[in-house]
Amino acid sequence: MLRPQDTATRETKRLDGIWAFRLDTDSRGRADSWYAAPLPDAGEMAVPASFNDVSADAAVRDYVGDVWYQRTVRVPRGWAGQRVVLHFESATHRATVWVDDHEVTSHEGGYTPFEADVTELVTPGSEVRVTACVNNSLSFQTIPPGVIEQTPAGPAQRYWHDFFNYAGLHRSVWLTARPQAHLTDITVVTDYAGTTGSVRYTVEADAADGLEVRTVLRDATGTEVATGSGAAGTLTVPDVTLWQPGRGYLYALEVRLVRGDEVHDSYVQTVGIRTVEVRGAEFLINGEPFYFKGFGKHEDIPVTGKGHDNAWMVHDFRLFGWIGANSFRTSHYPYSEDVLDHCDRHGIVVIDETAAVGLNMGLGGGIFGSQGYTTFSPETVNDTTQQVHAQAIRELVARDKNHPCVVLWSIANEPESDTQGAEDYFRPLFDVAREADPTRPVGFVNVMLAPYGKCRVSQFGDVLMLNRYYGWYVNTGDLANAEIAWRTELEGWASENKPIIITEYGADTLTGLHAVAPQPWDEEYQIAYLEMNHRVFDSIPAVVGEHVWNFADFQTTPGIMRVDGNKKGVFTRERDPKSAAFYLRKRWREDA
Ligand code: GCB
Repeated sequence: MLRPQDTATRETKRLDGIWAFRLDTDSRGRADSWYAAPLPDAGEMAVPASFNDVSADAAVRDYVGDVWYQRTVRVPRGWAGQRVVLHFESATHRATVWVDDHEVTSHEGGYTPFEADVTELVTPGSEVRVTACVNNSLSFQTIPPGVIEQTPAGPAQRYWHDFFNYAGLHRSVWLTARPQAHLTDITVVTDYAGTTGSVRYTVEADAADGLEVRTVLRDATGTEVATGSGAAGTLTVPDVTLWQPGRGYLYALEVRLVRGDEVHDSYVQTVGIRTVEVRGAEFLINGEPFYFKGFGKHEDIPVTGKGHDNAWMVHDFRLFGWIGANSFRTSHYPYSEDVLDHCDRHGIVVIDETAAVGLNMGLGGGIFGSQGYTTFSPETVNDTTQQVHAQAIRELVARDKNHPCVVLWSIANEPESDTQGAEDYFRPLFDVAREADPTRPVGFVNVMLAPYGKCRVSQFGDVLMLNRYYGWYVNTGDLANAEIAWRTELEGWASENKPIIITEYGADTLTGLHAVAPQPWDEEYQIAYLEMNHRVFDSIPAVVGEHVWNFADFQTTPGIMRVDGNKKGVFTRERDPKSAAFYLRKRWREDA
């Protein structure tokens, strides 16, 4: 699937703005055909946004079930003769969509795009009604999983990941026009030798009998540097400028479907020429050892929740520049495509993660403790879940495969990984990821409950990604013993001769709380905790990266260990720096 784009042959219309919106508390919407008329008793909702906090109503914030979005849109009159496509960048966690009275598509999974060709249902120049029924409930057969439990007060959604279950239309919705004969997919793989780059491409198209594929690669100044023809080929780039961390140089590959001089379709795919390789315990980008400095992040902002917002995105990455971060992980789900485009342009390195978080009944909301279920069993996380998970991996790779910023796939965060059930569940999923993308390393994020010597899943990964909270959840407030225990465990992992990225380490910190004798929750302890971790990392050469948990404070489910959310941010939720930000800036920036 190609992201909507305006080109010489394609046009787009974004459907962002105000939509009619309502909850479906009695699950009547489908039976009463709410899609077939103006949505009854509707309020208004902004798109893109999570609906939860926008409404200023606890019943909406905590609502579980179907919600309905609707708006009308006039199909541009110039689109006659084109294929008209309705494209959702995401609907969390699933949606069914109607155009007027016709159901056009359904999609499972809250963070990847889907679309429907609606040509036969629309008339250019006229209005149509677009209705989406979005559902946010989680079960053992969804990614991420959850369960709806029967409680004395009624059904209650429970889930085990440590972030609020924001839902709705989080990203743009588009109506687009493309030609009858059109490109459907482009894949690029890059390499270089000496000063010569190469771009291997494959192109897929629909209704393109008798048409030829032509390609033109242009550099950042728009100068043509290579041309090709055929649905697959390799372009040679003399005097290549590589895409590098911190320097996101991009070429533009224009792919055209032509007959003679007639151009039937055209699409522009950005290309960053770079290589990624794991060699022994090194992580190499363009043959050079790369050290990851940065954060686990969240898509989480006041009011908008997980809705994408360009101003907050640009600001977050300006703060990356300020603090000297070069990378982050899309913990714990695929982020907006605008984020990946931004990182391509700015040379920010990304570990790209699926929404497989919370597959561990030894953990709830980031905190250890049995959740009262067996993780892998026919009644809980089972074969169906595994298929949904496999599909989530395929959709992530299909969406993000051409982004040079993505250097590593993370197929899950902190699943149970010390049991036979875990081994059986994950082995095939690593194969799915490698089949979908043979060019990038694959890993998963290991939890402290499966320490060195106990984990049965890390054997399948190219890289070891570890989340550890020595000095926080264990050895709380005792950094001396935390340091000893942490170094001992890490030395064990280092003996496996794989690169180790510390994908989480952090301490909750209430901004403004200070002490001369550092204690958990104060700003001085956060710094002392980070310093302790850094002494450990710096003593172990196999450690090739440090991602502090978290970039910013974020919303979670309520809990006695959470005060208005998780406070492990180096910045507050409003992005004000805590003292640790100034400490990290000194560590990460050579000029600070
Ligand atoms: C973790 C999880 C993350 C939590 C974090 C915490 O291990 O991966 O989602 O937010 O711990 O703060 O407890």
